[in-house]
Order: sequence, then structure tokens, then C-alpha cells
Amino acid sequence: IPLALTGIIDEDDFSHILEPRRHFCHKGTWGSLAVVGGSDGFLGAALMAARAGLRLGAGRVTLEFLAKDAPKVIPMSPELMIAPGKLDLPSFTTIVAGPGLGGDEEAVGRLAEAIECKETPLVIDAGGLRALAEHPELQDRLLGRRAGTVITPHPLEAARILKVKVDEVQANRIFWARELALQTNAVVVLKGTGTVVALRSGRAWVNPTGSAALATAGTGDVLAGMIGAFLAQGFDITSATLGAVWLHGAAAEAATMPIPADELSARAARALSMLRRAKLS
Ligand code: NPW
Ligand code: AMP
Ligand code: MG
Repeated sequence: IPLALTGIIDEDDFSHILEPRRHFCHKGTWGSLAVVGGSDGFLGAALMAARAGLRLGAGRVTLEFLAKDAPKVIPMSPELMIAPGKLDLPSFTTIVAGPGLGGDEEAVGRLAEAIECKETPLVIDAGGLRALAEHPELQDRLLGRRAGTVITPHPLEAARILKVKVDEVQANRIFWARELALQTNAVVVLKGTGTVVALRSGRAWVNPTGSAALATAGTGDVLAGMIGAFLAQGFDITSATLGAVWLHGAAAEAATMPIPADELSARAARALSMLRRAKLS
């Protein structure tokens, strides 16, 4: 693969996202995001992804929890809608599937249904990635999707899908991110220090932002919600992914202590707001 196909993520790579919001708009302008996940014990993961979705600008966000006794409203986030049952997934602008998603039959079936929404951009993270690794037939179904897919594995999740050891992935991160993009027909975000984004075409970027402050529970769930927010707003899949990865890291840059993951999306939204204002002046 020619070296020229590999770069460092730069603000110019997601300049559309840095444009200020247009004046004539309403919540419907900015899309509707469905977050599917939150099995028993892991509701927080789906909640953090959904809150990140709202904070980074999706017009409406609805949570579909897989947990049996899920709350009907979340007092800390009254803006969020909670599905009383299964969502009509094709009616959403974007789907994020996987944060806190368990490995039981129902959860895997729900991921399969999300993948079948072929016209709807889809982000697959966490439990969704485990399902892809354990059910390779779901990977084949990704090949038939017409709207884009983004997958966001950490090194272990990537290794499980690729069926190689995690050390191998870490020793050649750009190579394996490209392999995954070919295997899944998805935009791949291989997370960890120096997150790699790879496209099926072979183009790849390394993210220069981020710090050890991100090494704490839930930061990956927040990233999935951020990518979902940008896709829901209609940004192209490459800008949406590169912008979310860069801002997620930028929000953690100056920290010397871990940042509680839910706070990260608020910081990322502030960073984006500042960049948009700088463009105005
Ligand atoms: P180790 O420890 O080094 O051997 P899993 P998960 C490895 C939900 N969550 N470089 C590392 O292995 C998620 O959404 C819910 C190298 C680590 O122990 C999922 O649905 C929360 N290795 C579910 O939990 C908050 C790396 O992977 C192992 C690596 C399980 O997700 C937390 C963990 O991988 C969580 O997000 C790196 N950079 N990064 C909530 N509040 O509800 C990771 N590893 O077994 O897939 O478990 O990632 O915790
Ligand atoms: P997850 O393991 O799914 O919760 O995702 C963790 C998130 O934090 C990913 O976006 C990683 O890239 C990021 N992250 C974790 N540790 C570090 C680190 N030491 N430096 C930079 N980013 C990190
Ligand atoms: Mg994760």
C-alpha cells in the first residue's frame, strides 16, 4: 500500500463539521438517532452513547434498551426518548448498535436487524462487535449494505473478528485496520493510543489527539454516540468518523487524570463549539 494513502487526522479532513449551524433549521433538520444496547448491567453504556449523540447535535435520540427492567425515563437526561419496546429501526436517520449489548440470542438478533436496515448508516461498537466475531455470517451481511457502516473496535475486539492475537494487531495496527475494512465493508476505527481510521480503499489516518485520560470505562461508548451524531446530521461517513475521533481525543488532551466518560461528550461539544466560533470570526 503506498505511503501516500496514510495520513494524520487534521481539521481540514472534517471541515464540513466545523461550519456553523445554519439559521433556518429545526430539530428534524439534524436527524434522528437510535441507540440499541444496554442489556442488564450495562445500561450506562447505551445511555452515555445516547447523551453523546444529543450533545454533538443529533436532533432527536431514542434509546432501545435490551435490559428487562429498563427505566421509562432517565431523570438526568429528560431530553432522551426511551422506546417502550422495539424501535422501527428503518425510520431512523442513523443507528448506533452495541454499547452494553449482551451476547444472548435476542441481542444478536437485534444487531442482525440493524444490519438489515441497508439504507441507514450504522455504527457498530462493543457488544455488536462481539456478535460479529461470534457470528461471521453477520459479517457477510455487512457486504450487502448500501448506506455506510462504521465499526469501532478496541484492539481485543478487532483481534476477535480477525481471528488473530491482540499482540499481532498492535504490532501492525494500520495493516490490520485496512484488513478489517476489506473484510467488513466498513469504515474501521481501530481504537487505542493513536487510533487508526481505515477505509476499504486503503486510505488510512492516525489520530494525533487523545491521552491516557481516556483509559477509563465508557469512553468508547461515548465515541460511538459521537460518530452516530455526525452521521445523523448528514455528514459524509469519512468526515463524521474522522471528526468524532479527533474531537473525542481533543476533549481529553489536557487532562492528567481520567475523565469520567459521560463528561467527555460535553467537553467535545464545547471544543466543537469553539472551533465553529473561530471560523465565524
Ligand atoms: P486486558 O485487560 O489488557 O487483558 P471486552 P469491554 C482489552 C460495556 N461497558 N489495548 C483489555 O484486555 C461495553 O459497551 C459498559 C490492548 C480489556 O480488559 C461492552 O458492551 C459500561 N487491549 C461491554 O461493557 C462501561 C485492550 O480488551 C479488554 C485495549 C464490554 O466491553 C464499560 C476488554 O474488552 C463498558 O464500556 C487496548 N487499547 N482496550 C457501563 N457503564 O455500562 C481494551 N483492551 O471484554 O470487550 O470488554 O470493552 O469492557
Ligand atoms: P473502549 O475500550 O471501547 O472503552 O474505548 C476506549 C477509548 O479510549 C477509545 O477511543 C481509545 O482510543 C481511547 N483510549 C484509551 N486509552 C487511551 C490512551 N492511552 N491514549 C489515547 N486514547 C486512549
Ligand atoms: Mg468499548
